[in-house]
Amino acid sequence: MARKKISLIGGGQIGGVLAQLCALRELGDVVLFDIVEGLPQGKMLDIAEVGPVDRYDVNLKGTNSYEDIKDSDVVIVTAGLPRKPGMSRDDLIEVNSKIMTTVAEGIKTYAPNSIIIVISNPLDAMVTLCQKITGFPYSRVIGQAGVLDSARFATFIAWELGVSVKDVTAMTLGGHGDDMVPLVRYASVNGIPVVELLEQKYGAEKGKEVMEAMVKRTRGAGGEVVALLKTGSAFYSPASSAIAMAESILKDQKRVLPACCFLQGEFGVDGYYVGVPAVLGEKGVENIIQFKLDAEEQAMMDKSVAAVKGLVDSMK
Ligand code: TXD
Repeated sequence: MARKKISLIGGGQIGGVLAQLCALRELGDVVLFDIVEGLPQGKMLDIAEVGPVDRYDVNLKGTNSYEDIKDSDVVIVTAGLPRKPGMSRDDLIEVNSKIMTTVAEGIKTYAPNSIIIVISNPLDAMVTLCQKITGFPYSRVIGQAGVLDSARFATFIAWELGVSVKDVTAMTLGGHGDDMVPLVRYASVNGIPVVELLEQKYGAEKGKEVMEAMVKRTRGAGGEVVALLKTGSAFYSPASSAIAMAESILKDQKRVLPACCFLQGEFGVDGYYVGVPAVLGEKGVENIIQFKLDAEEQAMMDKSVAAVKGLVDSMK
């Protein structure tokens, strides 16, 4: 099997962790691109020099030239500013749209057959713009938000119930904003509904309140990290989340992961990128998994989609 190639556009906080994770897992050869001279070269040299310690053997290159991303299988985009305390993701739209425009043109020219995973915020809008500029099929341009938002929800559930995070499954749909939709009904500990476990622990009423508090914390989890760091936003967790998606694509694993995908009627949404469960394989998005939302979930989804639409339409 030919070696895979992963290019990372943006060599900041998330980009650096992405590069290290690609190396540790030997996902393929890695190129780290940034406009800042020396930054991607320095990070890749640093990561390459511990290959003998961590025992990975892949080619790692830092660059300021788009030519180096040629023949990439997967491109992950983190280029763009992160938020500072008090900012919403949407506040980044103007500056990050300009950055995304040049990035998407670079990918279109030099890696026309790649599958793109966008991480830059505001996520739903940046994925939309990236697809528009590259003109790639929708199945080859997706965004990372749901894997992280879901992991945050699962983490809070595990802490609350005193069980291993490994045994909790939880999923978040919708846009990557404060109106995201954590699916309470389907959250489980090895298949046992979390709602039932909370009811056992606290009784029906208090159990519901505890769940609502976890939903609220999940929605604000990105901001919670920003408020603590003060200088930027979460970077370990978005990097690991995007790597799970990239790995499923590179190894054709067909994992079902919540991803920001272009919808054409699914979940009552037509013509917008929104977070939904998707089968990720060598062709990118190979299937969108649909299921029936109850009235309350659909109402939350509609609210989240309305926020995405407002943001995306503001770019036109
Ligand atoms: O889950 C998610 N989707 C996210 C998204 C979770 C957390 C943060 N998320 C967003 O990712 C965040 O709001 C930002 O928009 C991106 C990147 O976050 P990161 O923390 O990595 O930001 P940095 O450290 O500022 O890195 C951004 C890099 C930096 O090195 C710049 O020099 C570079 O982007 N940059 C560019 N690279 C290439 N091309 C251009 N034009 C460019 N402009 C800036």
